[in-house]
Amino acid sequence: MAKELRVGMIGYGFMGRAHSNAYKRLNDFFAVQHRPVLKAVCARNAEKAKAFAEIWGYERVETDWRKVVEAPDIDLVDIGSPNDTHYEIALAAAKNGKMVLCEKPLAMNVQQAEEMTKAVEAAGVPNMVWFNYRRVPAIALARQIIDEGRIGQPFHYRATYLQDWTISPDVPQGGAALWRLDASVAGSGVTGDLLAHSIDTAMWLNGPITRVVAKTQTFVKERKHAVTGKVEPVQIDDACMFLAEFANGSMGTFESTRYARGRKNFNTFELNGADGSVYFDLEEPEYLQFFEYKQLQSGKKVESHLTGWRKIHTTNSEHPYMSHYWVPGTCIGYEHTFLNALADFVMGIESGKPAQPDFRNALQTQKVCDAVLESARTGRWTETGVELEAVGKAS
Ligand code: SOE
Repeated sequence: MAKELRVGMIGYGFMGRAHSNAYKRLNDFFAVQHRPVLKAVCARNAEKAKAFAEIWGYERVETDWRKVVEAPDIDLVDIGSPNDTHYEIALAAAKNGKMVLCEKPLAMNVQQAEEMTKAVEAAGVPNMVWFNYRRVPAIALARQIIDEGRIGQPFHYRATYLQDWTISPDVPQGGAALWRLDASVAGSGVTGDLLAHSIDTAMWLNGPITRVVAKTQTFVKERKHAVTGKVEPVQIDDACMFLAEFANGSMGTFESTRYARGRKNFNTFELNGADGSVYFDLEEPEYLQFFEYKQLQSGKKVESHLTGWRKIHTTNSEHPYMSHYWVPGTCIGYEHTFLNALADFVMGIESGKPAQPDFRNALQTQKVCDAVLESARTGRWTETGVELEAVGKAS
C-alpha cells in the first residue's frame, strides 16, 4: 500500500517545474513505497501560481509560504524559490517537522547554511539539496570507477562551467527569471550558481577541498534593474576562476563564466590519476570518457598497443540509474537527473540510509564558495574549513 508524500512546493520557476516533474514521474519509474501528492504550490503572484498549479496538478495555491510550512496536510516542503528565501523557509519548515528539500546553493552564505543544517538536524527531519548533476548516469559511473580504484592516486582535477546568457549589457538585473544577476537575491554570481555544482561534483568524486585562491571579474559594471527601472552597479561575479588543494594531495582548477560565447551549459570535469583518467562534458551527457593506463591481461596489469581513451555510452542497464528506463542505447535527459535525485531521497527515507547531499554535505560546498569569494576579495590563499567527515560520508 503506497504511503502518501504530500508536497508543498515553494516557487514556480525553472526549478519549480524541474522538481514538480520529478514528483509526478517518480512512481512511473521507481518501485518505491511513497507516492508524491502535489498538495500546494506557493508564490507571491497568485495568478501565475494558479496557472502553474493547473498545468502541474497542484491541489491548491498559497501566496504566503508560512501557510505551507505550517499546513498539517504537508509532509515535505520543497524550496525552489530564489536563494534569499531558502534560509527562513527551511528554518520554519524544520521547526514544523517537515522534510525539507532545497534547491542549490543551500544558502546565501555559510552562516545561514550552518543554521539551516543545525535546524534540520535538531528536528530530525529528512533533508537534501538538489545538486542534480550527481545523478547524471555518466557522472555516477565516474564515481563508481574511482571507488573501484581504477584511477589510482589522483593528481589533477579540472572543472569548467560555462554559459553565455549575460553577455549583453541590455540584460537587466533583478526581477522574475533574472534574479540570478542580483547579488541581494542570489548571494553571488557564477560562484553560487554554477561553481557550486562543480564544487559539489568535485568533492563527491575527489574528496574535500581544503584551500583555494580565486579571481573574480564583473565585466558589465552597471545594469538596469528589471523591477525599479534604475541603472545600478552590478554586484555579482560574472566570472570566477580558482585554484584548489584537495585533502588527498591532488590539485584542481575551476573556471566559470556566463560570458563564454557559444557555451550554453558547458559543465565539464576531468580527473587524472596515476592509473587512469575520467572526463565528462554535459554537452554530451550520456558519455563518460575513461582512460585506463594498464589493462588486465592473463591476470596481469599491462600497458599495450591498444591502450587509449574509451568513450562509454552510459545507457546499459548496468550503468547507474539506467535499469529504471529504456533499452540499451536510448538516452535519458536533464529532467531525469531530478527524478533520480528524488528517487534516491525517497529510497533513503525508506532504507534509513539518508541520501546525499544532505544539508550538512551541502554546507561544505557553501564553505568552499564563501572561501572562493573571500579569496577573490583578499587575493590570498584561503582555508575552506570543510569538515572532512561530512564530505567523506556515504553517497
Ligand atoms: C543558471 O543559468 C542555471 O539555470 C543554474 O541555476 C542551474 O543550477 C544549472 O543547472 C543550469 O543553469
